[in-house]
Amino acid sequence: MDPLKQKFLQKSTLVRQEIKDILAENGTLKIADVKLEQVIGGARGIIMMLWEPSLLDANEGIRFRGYSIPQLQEKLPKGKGQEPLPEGLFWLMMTDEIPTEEEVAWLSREWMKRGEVPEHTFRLLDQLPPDTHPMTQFSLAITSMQTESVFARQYDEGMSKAEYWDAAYEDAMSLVARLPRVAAYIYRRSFHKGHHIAANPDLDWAANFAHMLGVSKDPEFKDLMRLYMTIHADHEGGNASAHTMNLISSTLADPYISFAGAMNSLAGPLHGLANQEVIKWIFEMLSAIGTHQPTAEQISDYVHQTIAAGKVIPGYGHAVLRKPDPRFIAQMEFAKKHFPDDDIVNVVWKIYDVVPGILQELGKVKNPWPNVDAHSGATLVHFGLTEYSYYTVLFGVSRAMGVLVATCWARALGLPLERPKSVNLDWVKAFIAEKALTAKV
Ligand code: NMX
Ligand code: MLT
Repeated sequence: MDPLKQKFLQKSTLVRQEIKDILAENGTLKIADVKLEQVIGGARGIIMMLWEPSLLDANEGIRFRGYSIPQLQEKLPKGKGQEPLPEGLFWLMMTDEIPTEEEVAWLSREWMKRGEVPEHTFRLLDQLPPDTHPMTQFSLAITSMQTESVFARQYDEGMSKAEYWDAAYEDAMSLVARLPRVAAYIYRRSFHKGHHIAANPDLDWAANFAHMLGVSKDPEFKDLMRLYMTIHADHEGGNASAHTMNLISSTLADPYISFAGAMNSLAGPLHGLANQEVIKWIFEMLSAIGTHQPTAEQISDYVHQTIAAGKVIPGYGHAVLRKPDPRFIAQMEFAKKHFPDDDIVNVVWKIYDVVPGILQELGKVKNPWPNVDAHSGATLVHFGLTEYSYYTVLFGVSRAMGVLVATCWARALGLPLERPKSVNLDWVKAFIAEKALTAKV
């Protein structure tokens, strides 16, 4: 058994027993009341899922197994670069332990070994018009790789419940390993006439992805990809793509088709697609104003026009966060360190000065601050990755790590089919009437 799988088995066996004991003692403990406005308001704040890899705090932002992003930057192995290796985060999310440089080097080699993509996936992509949206290509490619699913095959052969975690682990490892090659193939066929670049077995996972994209030879681009893949990896379980993954995989659909569903969720403009919307909106604004160095007033006017047109300001606001997203700050720090004079990056920082005040004035926006997507496009443009319809694929490759780790945990803990309750308006009216009656008595 490989070293990561062994640690995962040890850890999850203990946690499964711990949960059993907790439920036996405290299973009926009431932890929250649900208000009608939450039921009809997108389930905001309703606690309904166990999600081990990360936890979000409205003011502090994301913590992966208790570690903030600056702490990950300090503690995770960095290999040959200056930013944490996503392999280390995957190991941490899986085992609740910070790995050593050797453990992470093993994982890089293991993913390189598992990275081969079935030929039919490339042939399927070749059939699509090159201008098919990259997220559509990504989702179809992932679905087509289901032929390789150990979970699906073993389930078909009569796998016992006790083996689900093992098959899920095998699929999680191979799927994460394959995604950069699939994603790079999509990028090169869509935007570089199908001139593909072979994997480099000497590189770590994110650096190899950067290499196969082929947009920049600058070593800083490899570091950006290490950071990008680390900070987008997970955002607890309630975000739309993670929740979709949890829901689909709870039916025992295998990790490949569950993850394809998660990616369809990520492809919505209020979620992951916001990263393409941000840079599109910025370019439209710059072209409308006629300069790459707009003043605060010009930005402010354009923001007001966008809102007056009944649209949202992409990259701003969040369903949970109530402070600037630490993932935005991490990217801002990266840009300050490496390219503080970049025009588009400076526009992003000016927007950050202007937008929160305007959103606050609207009086209805609960979080006027930038989220992760407000910055990512500008750093990619800096390195020449300007084709913004591709940006959500990058987000998706990273997000695979968190949601697949969570799926391994869900199967190891024996979590059941997800099935919350819905009600209709008649039920709501009857409930209100009954409450009014009880209040009178
Ligand atoms: N610009 C303009 N209006 C906004 C914005 C914004 N950035 N954010 C929220 N609002 C509006 C929102 O549309 C709603 O208006 P109405 O009552 O007229 O429908 C009102 O403010 C209250 O919304 P909130 O409760 O603050 O936000 P909610 O939790 O419903 O939605 C988002 C969260 C993220 C969907 C929302 O802030 C938004 O649309 N942001 C822009 C899109 C974006 O950046 N999404 C990426 C999120 C991160 N990610 O990667 O997934
Ligand atoms: C995410 O990373 O998934 C987004 O910030 C959305 C969310 O957490 O709801």
